[in-house]
This record gives sequence, structure tokens and C-alpha cells, in this order.
Amino acid sequence: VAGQGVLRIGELSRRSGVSPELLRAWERRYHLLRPTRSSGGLRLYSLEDLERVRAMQQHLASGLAAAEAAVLATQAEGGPADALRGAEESRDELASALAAFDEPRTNALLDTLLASRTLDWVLSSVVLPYLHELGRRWQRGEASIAQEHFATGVLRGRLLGLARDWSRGLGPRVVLACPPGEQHDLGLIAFGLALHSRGWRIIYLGADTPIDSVIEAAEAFAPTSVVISAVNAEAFGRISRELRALARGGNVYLGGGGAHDLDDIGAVVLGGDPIEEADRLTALVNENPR
Ligand code: B12
Repeated sequence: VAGQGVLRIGELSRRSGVSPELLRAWERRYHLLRPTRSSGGLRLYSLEDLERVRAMQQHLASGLAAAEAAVLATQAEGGPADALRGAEESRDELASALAAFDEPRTNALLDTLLASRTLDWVLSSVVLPYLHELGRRWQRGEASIAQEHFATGVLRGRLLGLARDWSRGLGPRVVLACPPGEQHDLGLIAFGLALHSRGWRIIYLGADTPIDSVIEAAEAFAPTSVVISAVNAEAFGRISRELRALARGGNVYLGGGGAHDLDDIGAVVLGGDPIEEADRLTALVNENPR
């Protein structure tokens, strides 16, 4: 149920990466949070509260003062029905603009969405579902290779635009890469963006990275985590020996469609979508800071 309290302050803090003290300050100063009370008088926060905290973090990261960021974070919200309609309409509009090779219309739509919604929402409600649907249409022969290449090119460019300076900050560092031969990096980019909005610093090596280069980066940057992603399990299989050695460090994670049946490697599989796994990795690291 929308607005219903389900999270205690500690859980809200873990999921957002914001300390309980700061959350309470935002609640007091800006009414950013609207907790309900449990029968025992405990404050309970809703998923909408979590959304507002994320919006606040994104506006702060883009350089706004806290008071301004709070105004935007509390305004951007629509009711749940609105949000649903917005998502479907936005996906349809994105699909039709891209199918028509209309880059300006695509960019204008994305500009509007990014100005009024959180990045998490735009990724998980519009861009990622659109890419899934594009993949299905492509497999059924309903989208041409030209349309698919055009669409993924435009979206990849936009996502990397949002990624500018994502290596900056003070949070935990993560190295992101696809294994040798793997070109599919859109999921990994979305994951990097979701992590960055949760405070992480991103060292992005991207598609088709030699495993030796991943190892070198892990040595050079001493990242909190290393995440490797592939659509195909064979891409992991080909480098299983090196991965197993790397995973002895205890901080290696595998994501994407190919991240299954990899028990012998000793890495943690991030089997969900990029946004929920960004939450999970953030929570794991907050529980066990290295
Ligand atoms: C876009 C695309 C391309 C683009 C990639 C652009 C880019 N920079 O990423 C280009 C044109 C380069 C391409 C090339 C090829 N592709 Co292609 N491609 C696709 C397509 C249409 C969409 C993939 C995508 O980005 N989806 C969006 C992501 C986010 O969704 P997802 O992959 O389903 O991932 C889910 C989860 O796994 C998770 N996730 C994904 N990544 C990550 C990362 C992390 C860290 C986490 C936590 C989670 C996570 O999130 C998603 C759920 O929300 C799919 C079709 C499909 N059905 O998926 C084919 C598809 C993946 N491609 C395929 C193939 C075969 C190829 C080619 C071999 C085609 C060819 N003959 O040239 C080449 C090979 C390239 C290579 N060597 O890697 C096959 C793969 C089959 C397989 N399992 O092996 C697919 C499934 C199409 C098909 N049915 O044939 N492709």
C-alpha cells in the first residue's frame, strides 16, 4: 500500500546509504520523510520515503544546496497510479521515438524524465524494461538490426553522459568490467549509475576487458568490490581459473544473464536487476565495511 510504513530507520539508512542521524535531520528540517507510527510508537517509513531520500541524494550530488534539493525531491513525486501511467506512457513514447530513428525526440523525452523523476525510476521503469522489450522484438524479427543498433547506441550515449565524473567522491570504490569477448555492457552501465547514486565511486573498464587488466585495476585501486558482468555464462567459463584466483579476495561479484551455475568460482552472484542489486551490494558493504 502506498505511503504505508514498512521500514525502520536502520533499514531506510541501509537501503539509502544515508546515516540515521542525517535522515532524522532531513525529516526535521525539510519534512522529507513522513513516517507513520507502529502500535509500539516506532517510526515506520514507506518506500515513497526511500524514493524521496534517493531523489534528495541525486539532487545533492548534482550540486544543489540541501534546501533546494529537498524542495525538488518532495515535488517530483506523483501518486502510485500516476507513477504507473507515467512509466507505461514513457516506455511507449521511447519505443516509438527510437523506432522512428528520432534522436531529438528521444533526447527530449529523456530530459523531461530525468528532470522530474529519480534516475533509479527512469532506469528501472523506463530504460531497462524498454531494452528487454526491444530484445524480445528483435528476436521475433519485429525490430530490425538497424533499429536495435540505433536504439542501443542512443541510450548507451545518454547513460554514459549521466556517468560523467562517476569516479569522483568519497564513497566505496567499485571496479566494473565485462569479460573478454563480451560486448553487452548496458546492464553494467545501469548498475554503475545506480551504485553512484548510492555514493559509490565507479572505475569503469567496460566491455571486452582482458581479465589481466581487471586484476591490475583491482591491485592498483584496492576497490571495495569488483563486479564483472556477462550475458553469456561461457564468457565467465573461459576465465574461470583467473576469476577463482581473483575471488579469493572475497570481494568479487558476477552479474548479468550469464551469472548462474558458477558455484565453483567462489564469487557472489548478483542475480537480480541492476537497481535491486545496487541496493543489495550497498547493504552488504555497509554491514561489513572493509
Ligand atoms: C543490445 C544488444 C546487443 C548490442 C549490445 C550493446 C551494448 N553496448 O550493450 C550489440 C549490438 C553490440 C549486441 C551484439 C551481440 N549480441 Co546482443 N543483444 C542485445 C539485446 C537486444 C539487448 C541486451 C541488453 O542490453 N538488454 C538490457 C539488459 C539490462 O537486460 P538483460 O540483458 O536482460 O539483463 C537483465 C539481467 O541480467 C540484469 N543485468 C544485466 N546486466 C547486469 C549487470 C549487473 C552488474 C547486474 C547486477 C545485473 C545485470 O538486468 C536485466 C534485468 O533488468 C539482447 C536481446 C535480449 N533478449 O536481451 C541481445 C542478446 C543479448 N545478444 C545476443 C547475441 C547472440 C549477440 C551477438 C553474438 C550477435 C552477433 N551475432 O553479432 C553479438 C555479440 C556481442 C558480444 N560478443 O558480446 C544474444 C545472446 C544469447 C546468449 N545468451 O548468448 C541476445 C540474447 C539476443 C538473442 N536472443 O540472440 N547485442
